[in-house]
Amino acid sequence: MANEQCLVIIKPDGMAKGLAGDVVRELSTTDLKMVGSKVAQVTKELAEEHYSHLKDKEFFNELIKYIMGHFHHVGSVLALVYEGENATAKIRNICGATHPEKAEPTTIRGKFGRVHSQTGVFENVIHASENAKEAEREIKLWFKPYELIHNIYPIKRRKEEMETYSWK
Ligand code: IDP
Ligand code: MG
Repeated sequence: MANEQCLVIIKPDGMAKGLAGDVVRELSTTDLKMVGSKVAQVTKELAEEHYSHLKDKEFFNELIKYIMGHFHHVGSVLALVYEGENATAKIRNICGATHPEKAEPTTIRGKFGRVHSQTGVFENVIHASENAKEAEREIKLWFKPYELIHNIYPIKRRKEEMETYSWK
């Protein structure tokens, strides 16, 4: 059994429906550990990179609008990183199938997902990485090393001069 990570995103429909707590509670029934968490705004650039493997699909443009929150009037998603043995498989089991109508009724997507009648997008509440390799790509896209409670992937040090903000 492999120790691995999994990126979870509570998608805009999940945020708009107040389901973040339900999802975290479901995920806490596993033996996995939460090692990162933040509320994030999804830019077009981030959305397109996250779903780059789907760019040839006919639903791609609608999917980008969906994950950016355009259909639910929410500007943010909740991004979480879980870690533990077979994290991706355990979490995807709890999520259920991609198509909400095919998802087992007891899974998150089965309980709370829907197919949008106009856009055809599967509004399925939660994203979870498909495997450990995808998780690494996605976590590096969504999180900086210092936003996680430990260095789950090798890091490099570099000096960076940048303007920053502090509280007045
Ligand atoms: P996954 O989220 O179960 O890994 P992917 O195939 O990676 O499924 O698709 C990413 C997301 O794109 C899905 O979660 C869903 O929101 C949306 N999606 C996938 N396939 C379709 C489709 O055939 N029609 C509409 N939306 C889809
Ligand atoms: Mg996927």
